[in-house]
Amino acid sequence: MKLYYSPLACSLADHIALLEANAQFERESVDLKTKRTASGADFREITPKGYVPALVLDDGEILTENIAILDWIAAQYPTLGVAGKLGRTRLLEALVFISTEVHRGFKPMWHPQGRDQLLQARATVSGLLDMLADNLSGDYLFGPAPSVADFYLFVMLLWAERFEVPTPEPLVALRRRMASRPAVQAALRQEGLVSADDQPDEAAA
Ligand SMILES: N[C@@H](CCC(=O)N[C@@H](CS)C(=O)NCC(=O)O)C(=O)O
Repeated sequence: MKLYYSPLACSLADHIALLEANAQFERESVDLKTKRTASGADFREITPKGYVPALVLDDGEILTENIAILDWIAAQYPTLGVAGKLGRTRLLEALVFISTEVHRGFKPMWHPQGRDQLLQARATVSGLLDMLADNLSGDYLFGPAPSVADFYLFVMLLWAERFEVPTPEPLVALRRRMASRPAVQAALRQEGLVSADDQPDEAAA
């Protein structure tokens, strides 16, 4: 299995999930501007979509779209999913909200078109984060242990800090909690986002 990622992109969620699952996988970074992988391959030949994450399975099948990949990982490693009759549906509900509302809300921050738009985007994302904070079930979205949705949320919280999006205290605490997990620290190190000497809290800052 091989994960194509870009540092601090939404693919960090999948990277963390695979490490949390203790899965055997290779990884290769992609330059999202040039669409070249670290080894010089044309990423568009791997997936014409040209965006990360992309996960190549052992049988050669290629998965794209973060929701689908995270859902697949949760199916392979059920401790990263949500149990119960509506478990998978609730997980998808959270993943879709994070992807289509929160992730999309950051687009004007990654591709700024002016101050007004930036301020509007910050306010929109902040409101969405408030909704997520109201729906925590204990330490994480679905209880005392993180699911793949928490890993995606964690990436959004790193972006929120980067773009100075007002973030409710329970989600700041969740970000710190996540940042202290060994798998998260390993993913951040492997993506070159922190050095081996950095403290967990600084990793998330
Ligand atoms: N619909 C895709 C979008 C993924 C996406 O937006 N990836 C970004 C990084 S967070 C990317 O690769 N952008 C480069 C590009 O679109 O050219 C998904 O949900 O997985």
